[in-house]
Amino acid sequence: MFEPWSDDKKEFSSDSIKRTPEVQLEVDSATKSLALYYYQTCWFCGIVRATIERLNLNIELRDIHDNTGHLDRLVREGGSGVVPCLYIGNPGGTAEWLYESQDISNYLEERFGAKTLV
Ligand SMILES: N[C@@H](CCC(=O)N[C@@H](CS)C(=O)NCC(=O)O)C(=O)O
Repeated sequence: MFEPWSDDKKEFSSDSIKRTPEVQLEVDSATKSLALYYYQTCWFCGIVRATIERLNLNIELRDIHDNTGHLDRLVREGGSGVVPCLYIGNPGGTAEWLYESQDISNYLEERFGAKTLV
């Protein structure tokens, strides 16, 4: 069978973004309203997970193969069971479901990349 794209342990490479503890706390607070729907052997999900690691983001990972509840919610609310998909919760209680690995990586880069440190 396929090997997982990467180990589940978070090991940030040396070229991951480094932030001051205060700024990292703010970023961690912002990423609490995000979740990545994915599964281990999905190559496109690996692209997004690499972006998440590079940007040093603590984003909840929701494996749709491990948890049928995650898959059900993705299909019901997101509109499709394709992964990766980034759940973006809004303060008002609404949510966006962002599909496409490149669009997700671009979104994360624009919001949390080096030029936009909080
Ligand atoms: N263009 C998409 C491709 C995503 C894709 O093909 N995902 C596969 C898993 S690697 C999938 O969810 N396939 C299930 C399906 O299409 O219903 C992206 O870059 O995110």
